[in-house]
Amino acid sequence: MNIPRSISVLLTITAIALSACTSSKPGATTGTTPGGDIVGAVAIGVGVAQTSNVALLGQEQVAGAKIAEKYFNDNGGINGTPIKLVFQDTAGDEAGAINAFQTLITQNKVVGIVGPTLSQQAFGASPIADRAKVPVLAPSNTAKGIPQIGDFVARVSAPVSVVAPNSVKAALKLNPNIKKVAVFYAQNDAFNKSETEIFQKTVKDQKLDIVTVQKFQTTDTDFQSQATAALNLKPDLVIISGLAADGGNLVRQLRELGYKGIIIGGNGLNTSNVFAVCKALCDSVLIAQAYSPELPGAVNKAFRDAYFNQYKKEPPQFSAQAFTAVQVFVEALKEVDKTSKVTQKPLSDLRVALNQQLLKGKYTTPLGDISFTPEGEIVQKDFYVAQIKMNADGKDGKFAFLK
Ligand code: 1QQ
Repeated sequence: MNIPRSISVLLTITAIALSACTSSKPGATTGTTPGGDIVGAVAIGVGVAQTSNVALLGQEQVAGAKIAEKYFNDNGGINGTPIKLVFQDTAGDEAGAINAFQTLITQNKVVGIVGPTLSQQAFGASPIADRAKVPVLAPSNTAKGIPQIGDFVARVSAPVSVVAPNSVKAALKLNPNIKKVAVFYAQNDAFNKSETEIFQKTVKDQKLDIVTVQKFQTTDTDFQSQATAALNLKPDLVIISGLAADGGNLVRQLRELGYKGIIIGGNGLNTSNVFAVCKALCDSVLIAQAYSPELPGAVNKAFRDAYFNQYKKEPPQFSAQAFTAVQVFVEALKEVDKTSKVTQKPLSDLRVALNQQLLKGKYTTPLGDISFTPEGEIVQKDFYVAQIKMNADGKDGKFAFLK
């Protein structure tokens, strides 16, 4: 039977939408576009950690992506065609990310993927998308080497090499007498290994002494031996590269052992979800930021207001980056659609065209004006440093941006 191409594509898109809607995987969304009608929507995958300890980071990404879905659909989607985000939970490891990416690519037939949460997962899962010629926009992979995974892998998350040094400089501004630095990092995680390299290089460039480098695992909860060994050397700065649960516990145990100096946390601690872990003892931790809620501009205002209305607090970096990744896909799809309707293009062609277009574009986002190098590295201008300020009750707090 000869089905005209436009009808066959429509049928495929309907099938994509229905499969996305009925997916029974835990974490898969069953939400709808504003009209309640997902037929004809363009499916964009979101593969981030919705379960496991990495969900402390991933849940902020889900929040940001959902705000973007509503915002861009309310503003006309892709020249009139709505988008539909399809969520697949990666959990916290490589196997989970690989499964989620494969489901998004082959079953949900998404045009592109926002994800995964960790660089460690990206090194496992993103090559699969790259080989399938499915564009990936990493919302939070900051380790060295992510854009180099392949032609179809780009990121909106600035690398540790440009973000991490800012917090060391901020610490020195707060205390110019810092001399001895104790460095901690989780050795079972690619991002943490990459981040600690940058931290250690920055410390040496600033002519400070690294008195010890202590290693741990992201699954650890007890840091007594490493913390005691480090504190015996009387550091006046501690720098931690870990994830939220382990990092938060390490902060707490250092303070309980009497450490009074400055603590810098890396990107893995960059969430208010650490507040429940180190409570009042999270206070004063410095963390570099690739996003500031104060950034001027209409898109950031819309994002910030939507986030604030829903969560009654300022949006975190991971939500802003996930929003930005969805935005880049939408704006690139709009461009592609101008020359040939996205609803009428075979999926494999659409994925390739989308990848080429997204690397060429310039985007005004909650992160400011961004673009990409031909390799897929983000080009972003402004970075910040925030300091955790805990409320008197020790339960809640906020990230206060340093001037
Ligand atoms: C990476 C990261 C994570 C800590 C972000 C969630 O930066 O894995 O690259």
